Parts: sequence; structure tokens; C-alpha cells
Amino acid sequence: MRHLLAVTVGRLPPIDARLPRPSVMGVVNVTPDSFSDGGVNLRTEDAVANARRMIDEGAAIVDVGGESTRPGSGPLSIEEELARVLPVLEEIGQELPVSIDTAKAEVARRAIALGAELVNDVTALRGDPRMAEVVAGAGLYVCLMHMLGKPRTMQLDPRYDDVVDDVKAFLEERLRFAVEAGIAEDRICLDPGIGFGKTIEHNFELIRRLDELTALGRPLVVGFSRKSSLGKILGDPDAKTGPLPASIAAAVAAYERGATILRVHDVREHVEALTAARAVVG
Ligand code: 9MG
Repeated sequence: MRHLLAVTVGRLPPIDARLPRPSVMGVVNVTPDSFSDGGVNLRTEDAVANARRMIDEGAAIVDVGGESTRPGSGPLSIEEELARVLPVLEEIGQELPVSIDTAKAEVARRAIALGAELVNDVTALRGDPRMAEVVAGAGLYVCLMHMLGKPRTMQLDPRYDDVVDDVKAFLEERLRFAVEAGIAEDRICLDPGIGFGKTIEHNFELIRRLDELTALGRPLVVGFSRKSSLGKILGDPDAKTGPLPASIAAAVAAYERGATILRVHDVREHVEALTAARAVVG
């Protein structure tokens, strides 16, 4: 009931008040084919149980998505995406803090009606011309992520003049677009899109120079959890995923360089690591 009341009765607080630094976003992929957790949430009861466990373990929000965005994946129909996520949102949308991971306005609209408070759009409002209007109309939070190309081809030789400058210019432009479309700036967070059209070196350079992106003045989301660059630097050139200790190290490094929201699969371990990192920072 908390989310519905916030949406219909009053404004949500600014996103940095609702999700202070560091906050953990737990990943609930309702997909058969994600590299890191494909299939584990396909049954609604499993997705619901995992979402509840993540919140119990300290996640500030759970990110529910039905369309895989792993490298090489193709698009999914609206009907199929709705069929995957709606049963889960019907169970938890009013009970838990939920983000909907979608680039489709209709999926976002239906998820918001069921209680989602954040739209995680990996296309940064470029995938569906109606998405900005849906988010602006609901007055909810949105995450605008950088991606070079499309999931099917994005890892085929991605190139930048300077990856940080290019990602920063993109995020700045999408932030302006969102505000001009009527989304309040204090509702928006930004994400460099680790692994979305980036080499291993691009990914690590983005974290190394994250302060250049925090200069945009919006909270940053970073999702390095289980991504293949982590497995590759550990010596497996064909790695499709990365292990937990490397995921935690990357999340802590990102937090120390200014990330606010860490998007992760293993909530308890990341919450513990970030709690210790935060105690060090003071
Ligand atoms: C859906 N999804 C997969 N990886 C992601 C990341 O790094 N950030 C965001 N915002 N979404 C992601």
C-alpha cells in the first residue's frame, strides 16, 4: 500500500533521500537466458521468494525484469515480457520496494499500476517514444543507462574517442531530454552501463574515473555484479560471468568513487561489504 499511496496521494521524496548512498538494488531476472541467473526466477513463487529474501538481506529495492539484455540477446514481445513480470509484480508490488527493468512504456505503465516506484530503462528513454511520458505522468524515479548499440551486437568491437567523455556526454544529453519531457531532475539517476557496448578496459576505466560522472550531479547506479569482465581479468578469456569476490570488489571500488546504488545479484554479501566500506569512509 505504501507505494500506491505515494503515487496517488503525494510526491515521492527525491531519489537520493529514498535511496541514499550506498543502497543495494537486488536483481530479479525473470528470464530463461540471462548468463548470471537465467531460469532461477522463472516460476513466480521463486521470483517472489528471492525478492523477499533480498529485501530481508538489506536491499533497498528489487529490480524485476523480463527481457534479457545479455550480449547477443534479441528483443522480446510485449506480451511475453508482461507474462513474465506481471505475476511477480502482482505478488510483491504493494509489499516490497520494486523497480521495473524495461524499455517498453506499456510494461512500465502496468508495473507502475502494480506498485513499481522506479523504471530502470537500459535505453535511457530511447527505446519507446512513450516511455518519458509514462514516467513523467507517474512522477516516479527513473534510471537512465548508457548503452552503445543494441544487446545483440553491442560487444562486437565497441569503440570510443574517450569512453568516459563519451558516456558523460550521452548521460548529460539524456538527462536534459528527460527533464524537458517533464521528469523532475530529483527523480533521475544515471548509470554508465557496465558491459553494454564496452570492452574490459572501458568498464574499468569508467569505474576508475567515476568522479567525472558524479560531476553530472545525479546519483549513479553501477551494475558490475557477475559481469564477464570480472571473469576475464581472472584469466578465463571465454568467461560469460564473474565470481562473487570480484563482484564485491568492483562494487566497493565503485562506491568509494561515488556510486550511490549498486545493482547486484548477491545482496547479503554486498550489503556486508558496503557496510564495512561505508564505516571506513566515515
Ligand atoms: C538490466 N541491467 C543489466 N545490467 C544493468 C546495469 O549495469 N545497470 C542497469 N541500470 N540495468 C542493468
